[in-house]
Amino acid sequence: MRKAMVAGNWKMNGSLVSNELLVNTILKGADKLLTDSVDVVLCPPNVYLSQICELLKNSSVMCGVQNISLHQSDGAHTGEVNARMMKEFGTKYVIVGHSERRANQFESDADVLSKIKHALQYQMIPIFCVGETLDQRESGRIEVVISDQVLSVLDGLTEKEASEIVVAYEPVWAIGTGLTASPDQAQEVHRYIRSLFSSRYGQELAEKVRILYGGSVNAANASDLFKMKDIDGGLVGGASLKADEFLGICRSST
Ligand code: G2H
Repeated sequence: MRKAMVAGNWKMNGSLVSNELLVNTILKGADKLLTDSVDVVLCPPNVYLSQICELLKNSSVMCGVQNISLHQSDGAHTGEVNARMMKEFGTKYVIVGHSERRANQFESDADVLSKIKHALQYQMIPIFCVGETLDQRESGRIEVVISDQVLSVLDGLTEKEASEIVVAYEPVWAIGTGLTASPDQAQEVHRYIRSLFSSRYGQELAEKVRILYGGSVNAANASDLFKMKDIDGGLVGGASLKADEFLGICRSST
């Protein structure tokens, strides 16, 4: 049985004052009953990591980050922050391969693999994002695109490493657009992703891998998505900035 997970990807949003209010309101709703059945993770911008980890320190809500540097060793990498530094704050998760970084920072599949390996070396769990564009979907290339993205990572991981990652299916056309994949559309791709794990490592490992859905998830559409067999929770952007919406999504996953 896979434990559900809901991760809030704050993207480049927040302030010291608004963060404190948001986190404290989430903490009031995220009691032990909730976090016993769903892993709740907040991924703020790096500059607020210290603040958020401090606010979360006596709670069962966990902290994650949105990216780590491709450079593993400390040194002359202006503006970069590596996995070792993130880990010092108690960071448990890191989002890797988000389509915004693939598109805007030109991250390749090879970069994504390196970051996943760095994260695992520092006992951080990567939330590995994959997804197709609208053009790729409409031209019938969903499976080719998804298998390229997933296998380019699985090819470089050991079986143990593969068993430790979380996958997030985020159709690019549904990100921040208000468009959401229907539960059936999402389930079809989640099932396919799980089948890629199964062909490589067998059914037992594949059944343990958590696959989150991301793309305009909100409190109104979450429960229909999370009812699907292979959808184990969500990676939530815009709606994670509103405590009531985010808590509603967390409750929908239980
Ligand atoms: C997809 C998602 C969070 P949103 O990027 O990763 O954002 O929920 O705003 O579509």
